[in-house]
Amino acid sequence: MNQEQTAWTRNEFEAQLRERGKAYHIHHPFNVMLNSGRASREQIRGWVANRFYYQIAIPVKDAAVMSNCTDREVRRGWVQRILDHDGFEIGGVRDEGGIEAWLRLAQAVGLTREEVLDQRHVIPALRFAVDAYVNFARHAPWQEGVCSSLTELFAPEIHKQRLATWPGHYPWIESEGLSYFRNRVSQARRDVEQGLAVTLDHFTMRPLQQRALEILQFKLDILWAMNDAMALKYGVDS
Ligand code: AHQ
Repeated sequence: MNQEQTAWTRNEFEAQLRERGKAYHIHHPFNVMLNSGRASREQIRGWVANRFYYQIAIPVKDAAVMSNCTDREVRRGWVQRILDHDGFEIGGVRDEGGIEAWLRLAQAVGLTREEVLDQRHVIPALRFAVDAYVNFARHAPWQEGVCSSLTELFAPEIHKQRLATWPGHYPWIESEGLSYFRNRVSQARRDVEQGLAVTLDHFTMRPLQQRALEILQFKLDILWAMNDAMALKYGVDS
């Protein structure tokens, strides 16, 4: 077989996936503006209100992956993602969940719960990008749905960057409002452990590995397009 057809080893394949981090939205001018302390209150409020639409889509996306997944072991791990976002009360243990935490972030930046919940600020192009993610998860084989979550390979860094920079740049945002990001650092790491293992196990032949890279690029483009929409509506200083 020629070089093009030889499958990458697991390590080479993982390195190929991680190399796509260059296109992660941590590098988008809108995100750079946010985390460099140059965002106005209006830009921060716009980001929080629009990203809420992504947050409430995640458990729906994860339920779509679950509904396609016939592997009980994978479902046992994947269901945790839905609980992380929707919250739960199981055997006396209660957790309000990430969506509730995001609503507290919204209030901390000066938005009302109502104006976030009714999605009045959600930009059409951002909605379309998020809906493309949910619809992909509904229709793609569940292993492709799993692979599309691997932008989270790069997520701990972006959450840590916010936690390291926002308190200094935006002292007017109550620290309590940042608890969503604190929780996501460890949750993203746990998500990636499962998502990466399933991806490395399933996409074994070279054409499948190429497909996995295309899926990751599709999801990177969704995150990038969301930032494009917010930059257009709220302005960005590049
Ligand atoms: O808060 C985020 C989150 O819960 C998830 C789930 C995961 C997925 O299933 O696609 N991706 C993701 C992400 C979250 N936050 C984003 C951010 O910048 O705050 C990063 C995003 C991701 O990297 O896909």
